[in-house]
Amino acid sequence: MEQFSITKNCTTLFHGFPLIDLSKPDSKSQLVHACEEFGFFKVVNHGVPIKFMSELESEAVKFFSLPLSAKEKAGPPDPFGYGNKKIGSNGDVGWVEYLLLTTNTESDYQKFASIFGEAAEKFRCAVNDYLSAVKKMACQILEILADGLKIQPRNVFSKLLMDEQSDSVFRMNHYPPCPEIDQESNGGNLIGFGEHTDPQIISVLRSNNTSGLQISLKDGNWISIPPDQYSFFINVGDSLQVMTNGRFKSVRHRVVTNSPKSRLSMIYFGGPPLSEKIAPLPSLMKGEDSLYKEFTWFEYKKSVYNSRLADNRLGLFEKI
Ligand code: GA4
Repeated sequence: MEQFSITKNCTTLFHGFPLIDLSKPDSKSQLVHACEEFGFFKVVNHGVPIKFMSELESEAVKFFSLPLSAKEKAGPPDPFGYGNKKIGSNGDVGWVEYLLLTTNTESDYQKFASIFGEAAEKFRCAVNDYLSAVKKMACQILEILADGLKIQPRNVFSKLLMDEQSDSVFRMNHYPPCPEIDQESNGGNLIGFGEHTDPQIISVLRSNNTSGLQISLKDGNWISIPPDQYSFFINVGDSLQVMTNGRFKSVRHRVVTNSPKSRLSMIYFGGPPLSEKIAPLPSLMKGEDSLYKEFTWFEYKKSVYNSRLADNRLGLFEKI
């Protein structure tokens, strides 16, 4: 694939995937095109203060540098808390340790405060500053997308993230440097986080400057995404795919650990309230039938937690 190319509606492709400048007025059609063709794009001029990004990264580095026995006090994930190698509860594993947090309750921090004392407060502030800025950007993107799709009101998607009951998740992943011996026995690549799509509406990922993230293109080929610690990478989630009746695609992605450097990533998964019906928006259907059976986010989530990482989770909800 070409390094740089211009598609017919001017989406700039960078290393084969879209790069969107949020400060440019023509970002609307580029965003829609990126969600249709890739379900994935990189965002620059995003308005999130770099300070919030670097402060949270240093808090995360401090946490993951603690002895395993200390970190394990914040685990196992139920589904929130500290996890190591095991992903979910159905047998998936990866070369990764992580922290999974809710975004709108205090309970995670009470758990942390009881384990880490005063340090938990600094951590909590860094998470809150970061998340409120990232959520604002995610909502801005969702509103531009609604405009681009000519849907009204323009907050149809973003209101789900803004809802007090929004079931959103925050995840920090640490991929330790990969021992050469393990790498060799796996043909140079060890799976950090196996391939999957994200179940929610939209995911916003930021990482340090270590590579590893790969996305699957429509033709099934995988491409590596060069890291950029100052930008964000956005994934369309399964729920947004359903709400657009398949027009936007949730992207399959994975992390391989082939680097002697450790990789740190932080991902905000913007989800709807549990009671929300996830169905195609009538104004997008224009006479076409829904591709999906009706379900609530609660029902979908239940099915998600019974699945393996690589499963085609939406398959169960497709109309035949
Ligand atoms: C993938 C996206 C998010 O990281 C996540 C993951 C969740 C978990 O780690 O607990 C799941 C995975 C994710 C989908 C299938 C199930 C549940 C692990 C797993 C094997 C927090 C989410 O919402 O779904």
